[in-house]
Amino acid sequence: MSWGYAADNGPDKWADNFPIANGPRQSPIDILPGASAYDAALKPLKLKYDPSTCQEILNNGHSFQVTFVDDNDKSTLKEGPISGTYRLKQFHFHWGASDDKGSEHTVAGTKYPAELHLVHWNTKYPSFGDAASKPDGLAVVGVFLKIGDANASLQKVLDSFGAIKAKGKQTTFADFDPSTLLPGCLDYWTYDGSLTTPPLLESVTWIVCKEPISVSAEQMAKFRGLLFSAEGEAECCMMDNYRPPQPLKGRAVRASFK
Ligand code: B30
Ligand code: ZN
Repeated sequence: MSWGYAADNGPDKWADNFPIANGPRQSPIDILPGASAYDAALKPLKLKYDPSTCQEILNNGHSFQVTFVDDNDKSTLKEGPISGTYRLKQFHFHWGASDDKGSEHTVAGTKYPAELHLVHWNTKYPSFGDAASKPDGLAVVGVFLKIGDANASLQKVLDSFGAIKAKGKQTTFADFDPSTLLPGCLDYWTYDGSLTTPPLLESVTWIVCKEPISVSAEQMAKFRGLLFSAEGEAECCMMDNYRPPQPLKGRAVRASFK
């Protein structure tokens, strides 16, 4: 049986096949703003995204992801807490069955209805696959979604859901600028963590934006119309595809803002 988010293959079972699930730098975490130190040495994020690198949208059976051409430096993340150049590989979301849960990171226990992850890899390594197992291999920017006004740039993503309802479905998704999904203020918390899904590799510099972006309740409902299941299988709606917060184990969480 492969991993998922059900009772029999969900986060509580992942350690059976992926013992790093109980490792020293697992993600997500509960971010405690009062316990995170302002670090004046943290630089602003330098995000440069070229819409022409956007390629396709895919239902991978645990989320949907928008993938980018990553054989050049057209879409990159630099500075912030990281050194060197990290290339954008994909973005995806995690969300709940209802609006009172769904984010992976929490802020002093507060859960948001969804969380966006923009996944980048360190170009000091030859490929995403090589980088994914290195302690400084990946940098993921996390953005919380909060119920409010409908989000026009997110709507462009949601409008393609008809073509990717079931696991394994994909369609072209061209000319999208992921920076339109970022909040106006790029203040962030950062800490050393992991992938939040198996293989749970401890290779991620997490950069979690303080300011959420908005999503309407109707838009959140559209996320829950995707399926975990493949075509021809019993339909199983994609929701609650988040891992809950993991032990901090002495790690520092730093803030880019006072
Ligand atoms: S996350 O940002 O920590 N949630 C992967 C990337 C980022 C995160 C988790 C996992 C990853 O690369 N996993 C292996 C490759 N996956 C892509 C994916 O996004 O999650 C391949 C796939 O199935 O199609 Cu899984
Ligand atoms: Zn994720």
